[in-house]
Amino acid sequence: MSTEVVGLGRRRFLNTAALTGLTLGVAACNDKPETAPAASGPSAAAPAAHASSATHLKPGELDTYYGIWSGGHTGDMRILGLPSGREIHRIPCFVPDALVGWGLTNESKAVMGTKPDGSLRYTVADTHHTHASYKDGNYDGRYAWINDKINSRIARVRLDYFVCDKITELPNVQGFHGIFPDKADPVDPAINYTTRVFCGAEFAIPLPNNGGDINNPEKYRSMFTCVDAESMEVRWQVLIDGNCDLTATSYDGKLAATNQYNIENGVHYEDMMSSERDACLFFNIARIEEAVKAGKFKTVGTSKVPVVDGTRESNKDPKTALVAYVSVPKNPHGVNASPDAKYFICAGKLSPTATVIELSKVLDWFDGKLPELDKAIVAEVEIGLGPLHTAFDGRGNAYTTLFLDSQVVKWNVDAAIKFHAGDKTAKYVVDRLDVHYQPGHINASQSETRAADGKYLAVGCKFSKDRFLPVGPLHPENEQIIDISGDKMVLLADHPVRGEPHDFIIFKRDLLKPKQVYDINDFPLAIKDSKESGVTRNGKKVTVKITSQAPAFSLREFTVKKGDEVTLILTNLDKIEDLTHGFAIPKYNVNFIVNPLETKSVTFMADQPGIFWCYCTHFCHALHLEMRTRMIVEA
Ligand SMILES: [Cu+2]
Repeated sequence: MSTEVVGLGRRRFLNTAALTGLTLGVAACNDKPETAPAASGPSAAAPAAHASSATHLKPGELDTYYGIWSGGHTGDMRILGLPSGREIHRIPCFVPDALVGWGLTNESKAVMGTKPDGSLRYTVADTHHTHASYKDGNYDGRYAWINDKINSRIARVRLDYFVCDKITELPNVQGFHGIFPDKADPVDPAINYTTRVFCGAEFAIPLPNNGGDINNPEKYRSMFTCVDAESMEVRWQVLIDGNCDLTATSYDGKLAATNQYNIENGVHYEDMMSSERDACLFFNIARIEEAVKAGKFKTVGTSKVPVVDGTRESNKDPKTALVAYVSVPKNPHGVNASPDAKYFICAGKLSPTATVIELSKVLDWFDGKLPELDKAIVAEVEIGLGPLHTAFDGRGNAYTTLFLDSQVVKWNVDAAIKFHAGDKTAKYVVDRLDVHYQPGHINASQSETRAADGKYLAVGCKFSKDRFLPVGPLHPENEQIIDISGDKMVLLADHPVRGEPHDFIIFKRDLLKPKQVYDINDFPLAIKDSKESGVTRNGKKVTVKITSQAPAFSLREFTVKKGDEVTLILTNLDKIEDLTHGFAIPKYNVNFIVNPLETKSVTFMADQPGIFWCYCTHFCHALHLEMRTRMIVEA
């Protein structure tokens, strides 16, 4: 008999007693469920002998995988090397960064967005999900995208230079959470790469949100948004019932999906858990874009973005429906597309189940060939308490985090389908591994691509408790690396991370070809010859042009007058890889770096007279300390 049948009582408890159950479940989450099957093999034991050598690279040895992590509150994207788990880089996106000068230079402010007075529109963010552009079902190394849940923004990162180059604020939504690029065009087979990015919004709001309908929560609505991958403009939005959470896309480009945990449209906590089943929504991309083309849309408030009607009432006829609402047990979290392109998997969160939805059957429903939409569900099986997110190994197995059980469960998708179809001898749970503690996101190497290779699994544990040296009340989170190449999962390593990364992807290093020196011609303000350095004045507006070449700035000093608006442009003429300079101006709150052949500018009011030693802040040369220029502000 499958181990799943053991302890059904406790597992169902959470399903049927939502409120009390969740509270008790979380309170008791330190305890191992007494009914959980005994962890066997290396799950409960110390890491296997070979395990530590897998993650400890020799000095100078490079990792074989890149990991792209969201930074959470720090509003950045983090680049890790795997299997070592070493953090290599942070890419500031939504929040100012003192090293790069992000949010301080004119170029980064233009990306981040400013108020009329030139100050940043937002200085806080909450990045959760990050995904990269596809071609032929695998990552193509062009872009990665990341969300800001607080201010409903999407940022794009260029993966040639590892910099954020565009940020778009989504209209008409709050709580933008799930994000996923498409993998192909739904109509044109020649477009076998990403051209759209889909964004799910969690919080329903009055539309337009300008003070009306505050007391009519039944009128609050959420939207699903499509952003153009190249222009980063919002293409269209779909008005829905309930909310969006995570997002996934099919390999054929035809469908995008979002799981929905608040089918009730509740505005209070208690209201969001009354229904036994919520939903996974499937968006028919071709039909939505036909509707937009045919003018079958409205706009909301001051936004000009076309909004099509994806509500249940308007989408009952499968032949014309833009959206399909497949039912999924209570408050699901996470929807993931399997690398064989056949299934979407939703995890139950408040239900101990995973639901497997077959893509071809959803397409059949849209074609009028499947009378009952929920017949697209080919498995709904119990896997453990608090299932959240699922990763894949490319060998037919799924790996789902169990938040309340503090485990990862490895289960076989085909066996789960057989079990659901009535074969009670089908043992779909393959292995369980304790993780430390309360895991949220999970991903495997190449997991969400056709090239899923089943080597490494990373698990983002939300609590670390006793796993690291104590550092006061704020604990780091624990990113754990697991070897999934064999039948049994083997825990390889713990890594503390500053709160709080959510989602991440892991892919082979040869999919990226980063450039390590800039092209000077990419910068319109570039000062290509140090002889162009100097000060030019246009009334009260002063431009200062400086170049850096180790160990000196081109100007030994420069003079402006109190009351001037100064724009300082700095080009780093050093062409050598890794030769970055910095530029700080004391008392003027200025600090930024320029990488080889990069140009940046800052604009400030010269409001304090005196002498200000501008110095290089990024160690560059034996004479780094001497690398300075004197800013003279005349009274
Ligand atoms: Cu320097």
